[in-house]
Amino acid sequence: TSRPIKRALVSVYHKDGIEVLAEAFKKAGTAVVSTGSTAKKLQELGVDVTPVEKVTGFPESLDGRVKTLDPHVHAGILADMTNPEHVAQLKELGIEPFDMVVVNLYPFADTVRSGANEADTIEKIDIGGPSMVRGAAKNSATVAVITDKNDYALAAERVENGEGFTLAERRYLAAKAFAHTASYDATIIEWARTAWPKPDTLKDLQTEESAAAEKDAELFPQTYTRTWDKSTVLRYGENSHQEAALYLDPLSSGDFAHAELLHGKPMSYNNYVDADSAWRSCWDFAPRIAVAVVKHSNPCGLAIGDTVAEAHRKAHACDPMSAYGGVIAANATVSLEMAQAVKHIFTEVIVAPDYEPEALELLKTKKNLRILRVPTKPVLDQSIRQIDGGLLVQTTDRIDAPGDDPANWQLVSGEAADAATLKDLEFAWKAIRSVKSNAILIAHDEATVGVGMGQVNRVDSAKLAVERANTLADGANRTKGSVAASDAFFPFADGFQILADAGVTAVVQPGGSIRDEEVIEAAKKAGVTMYLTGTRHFFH
Ligand code: 93A
Repeated sequence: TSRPIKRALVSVYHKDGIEVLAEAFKKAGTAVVSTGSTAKKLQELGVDVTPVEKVTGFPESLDGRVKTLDPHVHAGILADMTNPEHVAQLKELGIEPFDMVVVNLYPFADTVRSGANEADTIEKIDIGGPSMVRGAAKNSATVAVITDKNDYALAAERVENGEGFTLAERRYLAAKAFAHTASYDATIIEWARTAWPKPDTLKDLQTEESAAAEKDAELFPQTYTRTWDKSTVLRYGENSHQEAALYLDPLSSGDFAHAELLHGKPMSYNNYVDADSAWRSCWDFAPRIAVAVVKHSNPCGLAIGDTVAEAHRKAHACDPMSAYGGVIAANATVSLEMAQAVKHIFTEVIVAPDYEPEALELLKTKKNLRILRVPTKPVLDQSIRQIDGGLLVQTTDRIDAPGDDPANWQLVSGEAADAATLKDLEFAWKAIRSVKSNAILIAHDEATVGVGMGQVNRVDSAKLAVERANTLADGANRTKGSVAASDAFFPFADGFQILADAGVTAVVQPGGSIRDEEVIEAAKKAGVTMYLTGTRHFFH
């Protein structure tokens, strides 16, 4: 089933690596047809090339938009040479068949990432390239298609040894080629859906049915079409027996997944999960300076500070035991003062927008610390979770619901909080967004002092938060005089009572339980100020 490669069509945007193929063409005496600058490059390498214009009898025109879009080219690609009728027709038409097509496409994603304007971006939508690739892939019965420059060496070997590719090999290359053009198109769609949203003139004409049918596409344009570049195979997944890889959005840069690793070993799967979670947490407090310390994607310390060092000191003080082996994220440039503190704490990853030079130098003395720089604040607009046979997609949980604004909170027990207490309540409410449900968080002075997370009932979360707050080495009771937040309503008064008994002065919670009255009664009895937000922040 092998078919020798006697005639090849080569049209590549990126010329790097083509030398190995040029050598093989020369040695095997392959007939090569090629486009503009590819032809020039191959000629420089000593290959005897037929310019495509000679085959088409038509000049490259319209700024290169029409180069290979011609029946003399496409009949040569699409003729199934195992079909006698095709063979006869080609002969009649005076067209030579191709045995191999080597194409790589205009760099559309690179162009978008570079911030090019619309006209330049449109010009980088390759039309002729995908047509040749898809034609060759369709006709893999007789044509081999190469789209990946990592396959040049392989192609060169098969050109040179005179055997070409077997049918199974050509089929495989065809599948790979279809995947290539599909992801190329999907990237174009991803760009176009953002650049060219539906205009009102079309929305006005829409029927209810078609609007409903398109809702998911409009809500989640990225999920609808997004393609991912597999960037790295990770050493392993959550556990060492699981395989894992990191996929990147081909159109974005400067975000967390594209983080610059300034120092340390490559990021692991768990490092990515925890650092992403810490990164998002600290940015919830912007424009205030905040630091998050995260373990197993839960915060073991979150704080706002006047300086980044202060924010870190306060965040670390929440739970120094759990901070061991954790991930630290700051939403401001890491100072030398903060680095001096971090130096003494075993930390897996630190992520920040930037580092003072001396801070970076000092942190780099820690061999096992991974230091990440991420210039862009989180842009995540949707979260995707795979379930068996499907994907669940939702918009990202942010602190932007009406109930997240303290101005909209409803005072249901006790006196209105004074300014300092209200600040702490606001802090606690923002902080609870990052804590896995059921979440109870105790805060003081715009820092967490006790976090209870991930329990299957709210009472246990409350107990855990209080226990954490009160188990510092010096035996201090940090719950007394602090405030607390609950990510969802208290279904009964018992969870609240644990916080009240431990001495919190104010609580913020969504409300909405059928037993709200019971809970509010308990708050009144305990003399605890209570606000209802009407918004909850479950996080599972
Ligand atoms: O503008 S196009 O869509 N029109 C074409 O007819 C065409 N033929 C090949 N782009 C076209 N190509 C692309 O040109 C190929 O996909 C390849 O990326 C590039 C190679 O051009 P050159 O050899 O001049 O560098």
